Amino acid sequence: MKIALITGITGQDGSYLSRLLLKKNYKIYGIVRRNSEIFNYMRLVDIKNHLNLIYGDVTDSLSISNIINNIISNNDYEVLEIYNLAAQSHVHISFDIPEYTAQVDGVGTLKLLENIRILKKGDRDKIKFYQAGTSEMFGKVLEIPQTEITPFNPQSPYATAKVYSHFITKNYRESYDIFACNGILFNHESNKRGENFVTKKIINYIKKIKNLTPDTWSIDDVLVLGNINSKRDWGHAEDYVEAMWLMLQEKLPDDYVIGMGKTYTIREFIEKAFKKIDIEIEWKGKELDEVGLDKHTKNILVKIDAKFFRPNEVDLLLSDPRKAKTKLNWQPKYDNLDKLIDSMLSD
Ligand code: NAP
Ligand code: G4F
Repeated sequence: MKIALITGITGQDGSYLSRLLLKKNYKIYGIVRRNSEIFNYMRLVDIKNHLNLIYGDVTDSLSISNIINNIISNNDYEVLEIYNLAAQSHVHISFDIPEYTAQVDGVGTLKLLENIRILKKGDRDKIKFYQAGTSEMFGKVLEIPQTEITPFNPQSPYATAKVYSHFITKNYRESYDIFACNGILFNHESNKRGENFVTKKIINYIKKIKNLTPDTWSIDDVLVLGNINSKRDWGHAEDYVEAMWLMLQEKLPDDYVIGMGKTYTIREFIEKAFKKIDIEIEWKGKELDEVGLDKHTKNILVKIDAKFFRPNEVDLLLSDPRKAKTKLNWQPKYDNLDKLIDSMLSD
C-alpha cells in the first residue's frame, strides 16, 4: 500500500494532489488547521470522506511528530510520501506578516525534515519528501530562462523563506540520505485558486460582468489591480501536482523546475481573458492613471490602485522545464494560456 501525508491539503494544490492520489489508490492523510468555521473544506467537499484529515500545524513540531508516528504505527506500507504544500503563499501579504511567513514557509519545513531525520532508520528509509518550492525564489532574475541551476535572488519575505526551505531540504538530503525533492514551480492556477491572486481576480470579474447589460452595468463594476506589467509563466495546477508525484516516483531524489516555458504580462492575460467574452480592451493613460476601457462601449473596466503594488516586484519569470520533460516525462495537458483561461472561465 502507498500512503501520502499532505500538509496544505485544503489549498489549491492540496485539493488537486488529493484527487490525483485517490485515483492511484493511495491512502491519504492531510493536515488541516483549526479555524473558526468547522473545517476549511471548501475545495475538498466532494472527496473529504475518502481522506484522513487531522488537526495540526507545521509550526507545531509536536503535532507533526504525533501525526507522522501515528501514520507509521497504524499502517502496513512500503512508502510514505510526504508532500509539504503548507504555506502562507501570498507574496504581497508576506510583507505584512514577514515573521509569521518565515515560521510557516521556512522553519515549518525544517520541523518536518527534523521529524523525519529522528525516525529509526527503517522508517526513515520508507519516506519520500516533496518540498513546494517556487519560481519566486529567482526574484530579480539573474538568468533568462530560469533552470535548476539559476541562482536565487529573492525579493520578498515569502521568497526568502522558501529559499531557506529549498536549501534545508537539499542539506537534509545530502547530510542524512533522506529522499527529499525540491519542486521549483512557476505560477499555476485553476478554478480552485485563492480569490486574491491576480488570475482568479480577473476571471471572477469577467464572470461577474459577462451577463450585465448596459442597463444593469454600473460605474462601480470595475476591476482594480496593481502592477499589470510584470510577466508570469502560468500553467494549470492539475498538471503541476502530477509533476510533484512524478518526482517522488524517481529512483533518486532531485530538484526540478516546473513551468510552461512561456511568459506573458498581466496586461496580456487581461486582454486575452476579456476577448473570451468578446470585449476588446483599450488602454488609456499612464501608471496609476491608466485605465482599461471596453473599446466598444467606452465603459471603464480596469483601474489601477497603488494599494495592490508590492514594496518590491518580480518583473519577469520564464521557466526552462526541459529537465522535467526529459527525466520525468512530464507532459502538461493545459499546454497553452488559452486552455488555462478557458478552464478557469468554464465554471
Ligand atoms: P494555497 O492555496 O495558499 O494553500 C496553502 C495551504 O497551506 C492551505 O491548505 C493552508 O491551510 C495551508 N497552511 C497555511 N499555513 C499552514 C500552517 N501553519 N500549517 C499547516 N498548513 C498551513 O497555496 P497553493 O497555491 O495550493 O500552493 C501550494 C504550495 O505550493 C505552497 O507552499 C505555495 O507556496 C507553493 N507554490 C505555489 C505556486 C502557485 O502558483 N500556486 C507556485 C509555486 C509554489 P488553510 O486552508 O487553513 O489556509
Ligand atoms: O497572482 P499573484 O499574487 O502571484 P505571484 O506573486 O506571482 O505569486 C504566486 O506565484 C508564485 C510562483 O511564482 C507562488 F510561489 C506564490 O505562492 C503565488 O502562488 O501576482 C502575480 C503578479 C504580480 O506581479 C503582482 O504584482 O500580478 C501582479 N498583480 C497586479 N495586480 C496583482 C494584482 N497581484 C495580486 N495578487 N492582486 C492584484 O490585484
